[in-house]
Amino acid sequence: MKEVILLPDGECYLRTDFLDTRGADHFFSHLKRTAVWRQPRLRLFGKTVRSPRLAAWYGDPAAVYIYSGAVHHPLPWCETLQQLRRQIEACTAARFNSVLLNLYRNGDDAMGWHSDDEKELAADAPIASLSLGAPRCFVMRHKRRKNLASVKIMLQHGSLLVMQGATQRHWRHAVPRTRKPVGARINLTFRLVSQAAVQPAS
Ligand SMILES: O=C(O)CCC(=O)C(=O)O
Ligand SMILES: [Mn+2]
Repeated sequence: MKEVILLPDGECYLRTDFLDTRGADHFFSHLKRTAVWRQPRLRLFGKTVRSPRLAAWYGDPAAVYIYSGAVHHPLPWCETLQQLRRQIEACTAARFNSVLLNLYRNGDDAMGWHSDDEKELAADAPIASLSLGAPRCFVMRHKRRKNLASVKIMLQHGSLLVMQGATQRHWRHAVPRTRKPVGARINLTFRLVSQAAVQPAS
């Protein structure tokens, strides 16, 4: 079922039943075991800190991504991620050349406020976010219109959230820490890195 998320200045929808429980269980345990997880260091207010989650970056060779002052080359697609990419491209009618995996080991792992509007990403291209494992709260806040209430979405096992259009220009999002006992969660954001931004000028 496609559930439109009403967002002024943005365009988002959720497919709660993108994967059935069996399929979601399979992808969760396979990726948790086989993805090449790293805990990157981040530069934050002049200090180097360990990221509060594990991450892995996969994609086409040209999908190079620069964040936190470092150049990240993608790992080559594995068959499981290719399969998910094909399924997500069919469902969204969009094209993706890379995917960022995040592993939140428990409620202490989190993602701070940001928008996915880096110059390497194709402007206004959809980002498709697949959630596997423990449900976590995903919060969105408008960048300027402070009178707008924040939007909270519980991202369930097997659900697909699609953010597109002007969403990243006008909204930030986060996955806050929680004191509730929660198990591990994997999130995959399928993205389109613009080739023009990463190819050296000739
Ligand atoms: O874990 C999530 O649901 C969000 C991940 C995210 O915002 C990102 O990878 O940019
Ligand atoms: Mn994001």
